[in-house]
Amino acid sequence: MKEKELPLHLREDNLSEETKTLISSLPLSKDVIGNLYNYKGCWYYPNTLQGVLNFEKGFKPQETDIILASFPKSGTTWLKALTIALFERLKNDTSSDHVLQTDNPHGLVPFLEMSLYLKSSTPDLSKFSSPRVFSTHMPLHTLQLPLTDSPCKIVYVCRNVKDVLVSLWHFRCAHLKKEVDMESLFESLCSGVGSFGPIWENVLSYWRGSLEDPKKVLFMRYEEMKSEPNAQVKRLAEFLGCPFTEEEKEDGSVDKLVELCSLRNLSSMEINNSGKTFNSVPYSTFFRKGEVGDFKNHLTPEMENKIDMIIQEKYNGSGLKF
Ligand code: PAP
Repeated sequence: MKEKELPLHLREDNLSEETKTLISSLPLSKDVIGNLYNYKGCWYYPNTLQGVLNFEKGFKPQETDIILASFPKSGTTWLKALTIALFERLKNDTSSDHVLQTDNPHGLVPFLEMSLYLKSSTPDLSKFSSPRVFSTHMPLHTLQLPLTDSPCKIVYVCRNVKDVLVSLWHFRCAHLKKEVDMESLFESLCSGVGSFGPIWENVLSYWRGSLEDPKKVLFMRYEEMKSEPNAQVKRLAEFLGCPFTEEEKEDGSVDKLVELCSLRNLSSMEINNSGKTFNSVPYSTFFRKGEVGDFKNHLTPEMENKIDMIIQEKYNGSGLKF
């Protein structure tokens, strides 16, 4: 795929002179898409790094801001849908279509570094009403810098690394319109050199943050959201300060919200079949199987073992278990 055909955040043509100088001093690596630079322990494609720097420079938090964080392919779209639905229900507006019918969760909750701050450190955020909900794949220490002393809340969703790899592989194949080599994606994940990697650093930053300040950082797991969606949605609602009332718990509101945000329901909506992100990624590519353990269909036992060993070693002593 030619450079110009890639989504903007993956390209290298949006860099300020300051950023060009900075990246010349950063560790450099490559993957199938292009150059990756290591900034504060995390690997970024060049334009994404520009977005990170713009965000660090210009983001002014509001007290009620909510930031949804994840490593790519860990349940970002789902978490966005659930959060939007939780706040929408408070509006009690049944006169028009639900916002999830008219826009994709990524359109409703844009990424800070890959969308809003991609081109500017002072984007126009006036269309966002309180609570403003944003998203990110940055690790917690980078996200937290502009949030120092701000009470805004962060929700992180984490997923089994092997399923993340398989999901990423499918997404890349759809995106690049060719069969991506699984072996090289696997090697890049294991080495930690990949967009927003290493995955274990990303996960551990939020895991530790949630232990240090559980009122500020909520740590969720994709697998638990699958196995006990109602309990996890109630947990999310409480953390965000919009718990379900007793009446709602009894009248089936939790079930309805879970169903509204289910993969089956979202992926059948017209908007998610015909729409695209601002940088031309079809919304449909964010919905696939949504299964726990799909890695069994794609990875060899040797690959599984290697990932298990790495993750066990990296998470050792952190209290985080899979
Ligand atoms: P992103 O980080 O690029 O935004 P993200 O939404 O985290 O992607 O990951 C996509 C995965 O979430 C896909 O998993 P799969 O490839 O294993 O199938 C996708 O199917 C799954 N997903 C998307 N929406 C939902 C949902 N509503 N419920 C459960 N899983 C979902």
